[in-house]
Order: sequence, then structure tokens, then C-alpha cells
Amino acid sequence: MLQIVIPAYNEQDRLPRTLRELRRHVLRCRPVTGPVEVVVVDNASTDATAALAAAADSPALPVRVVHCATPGKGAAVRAGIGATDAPVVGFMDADGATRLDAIDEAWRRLALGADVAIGSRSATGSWTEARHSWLRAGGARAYRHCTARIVPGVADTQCGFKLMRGDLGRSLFADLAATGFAFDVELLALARVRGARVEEIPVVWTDVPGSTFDPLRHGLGSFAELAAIAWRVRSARAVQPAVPPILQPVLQPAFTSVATDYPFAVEA
Ligand SMILES: Nc1nc2c(ncn2[C@@H]2O[C@H](COP(=O)(O)OP(=O)(O)OP(=O)(O)O)[C@@H](O)[C@H]2O)c(=O)[nH]1
Ligand SMILES: [Mg+2]
Repeated sequence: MLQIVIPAYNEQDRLPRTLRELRRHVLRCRPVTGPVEVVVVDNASTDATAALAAAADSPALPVRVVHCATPGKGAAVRAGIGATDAPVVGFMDADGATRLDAIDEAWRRLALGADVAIGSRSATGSWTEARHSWLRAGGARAYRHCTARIVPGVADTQCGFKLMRGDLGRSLFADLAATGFAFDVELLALARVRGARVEEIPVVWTDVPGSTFDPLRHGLGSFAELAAIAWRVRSARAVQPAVPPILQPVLQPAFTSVATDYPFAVEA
């Protein structure tokens, strides 16, 4: 089973279409992934986000709404992952910016042995259609410069789409302190500290108007959060200097039952 967390703050205009598209996609990919459930995490939206998410619940794509008392995207995803119990979990944005075939590719990478598969607009084969302002683009460049020092080798920490082994995800998120937009960096850095195999996958990414990220309001906070993350990661490395790779296989019966689609599937 796959459980996907969608953090949603005042997303009444973007979330319903994303859930409809996800339901359509899940009907196609379910033979491989097994059942898929969505956990929408709302914190204090002032619009109809929670009601619309609940209304999208269907047998084809169950949707559960979880409320989170702490504001921020990181806090919301943490609460959502904490409410999962599936062998594979992940998260994606309510705007549906990442094309959904990323689910199939991420699933394939996990089956091949990755512990975490992340959408990357910098990976070869990605296609990005963005309409960000010069301020946002400049800030993103500076931000990438900083993240490269915290998570070396990961070119795009901020794409909103990530899948991972459920047990690993729940354990990483339990230790996450970042509550804002920078939480992905802490997640990936902690995953590395624990010896997890993190792989970037190409995505088709389209900017969807209505972003909740305001460069002026959230930009400085994100850089401050990065500094705090760098400090925490340094401490985590100090107490856990050399962890052997996590070897527990992710393969579930669903993988073994589709051996023709996935020739690499092995007995779980
Ligand atoms: N629950 C919750 N979700 C949030 C909060 N802030 C952002 N989100 C969600 O986080 C996801 C990403 O936000 P976006 O507004 O798309 O921002 P972004 O993807 O970082 O930036 P863009 O590239 O401009 O889209 C969306 O699903 C938002 O609804 C929050 O405080 N609480
Ligand atoms: Mg977005």
C-alpha cells in the first residue's frame, strides 16, 4: 500500500483538481502500487479546503483529512507522515505541479533498492515550465547554493514530490524539527546521516498559479531555518558518524506479483 500526504493550506482552488487527477492516475497504477490512500493535512485553512478534501473521498482513492495544530508546510507533512502505516509513503503538493507519472518512477526506484526517491527538476530528463519572478529565481539560486553544503549531491531538495520507505519515513519525520518550507533539507540530510540511499528522479513540473510561498514573507525565514538545520545536522553527524546503509528490502507482495512489469522483482 502507498499513502501520500498532501499538505494543504487554503487550497480550495487547487486541491480538488489535483485529487481528481490523482484518482484517475491511481486507477491506472494501482495494479503495481496496490491500494493508494491520500492524507490531506490542513492547518487552520480559512477556506473550504478540509470540506472539499473530505468530499473527494472515494473507494478508488480514499482521502483522509488530518488537522495539524502547528502552522507550516513542514509541520503539516510531519503530522501526515505520522498518521501513516503503509510500507511506502510520500508527499506531494496540492497544486499538482509535478506530473503524476513521478509516482510510477519513484515506485520503480524504491523497488530497485532506493530508500528515498525524490522529484528533481535538475535531473536529466526533467522538463520544467516555471513563471517565477526574478526575486524568487534569485532566491532559489542562493538557496540551492546553501542546500548543496548541507545535502551534497542532491541538486533539487525543494521539489514537492517525494516517496520513501514507510518505516524510514516515519522514523525520519519523528526526528524532524523544521516546520517551514525548508523541512525537505532536514529530511534528506537526516536520511543521509542514517545511510539511506536517496535518488533523484526526473519530473515534468509545471508552475500552477496560486503559490502559498511568498518570497518576501517566507524567504528570509527559509534561510534562517536552513541555518538551524545545518547546525542540527552537524550534531546528528557527530553522534552518528558512520552508519551502514539500511539494507532492509522495501519489496512487498505487490512488487512480486507484477514480476512481468518489474523484471527486477525478487522474493520478499
Ligand atoms: N497544511 C499546510 N500546508 C501548507 C502550508 N504552507 C504551504 N502548504 C502546502 O505546501 C504545498 C506547497 O506550497 P506551494 O504554495 O505550492 O508552494 P511551493 O511549491 O513551495 O512554491 P511554488 O513553486 O511557488 O509552487 C501546497 O500543497 C500548500 O498548500 C501550511 O502552513 N500548512
Ligand atoms: Mg507548488
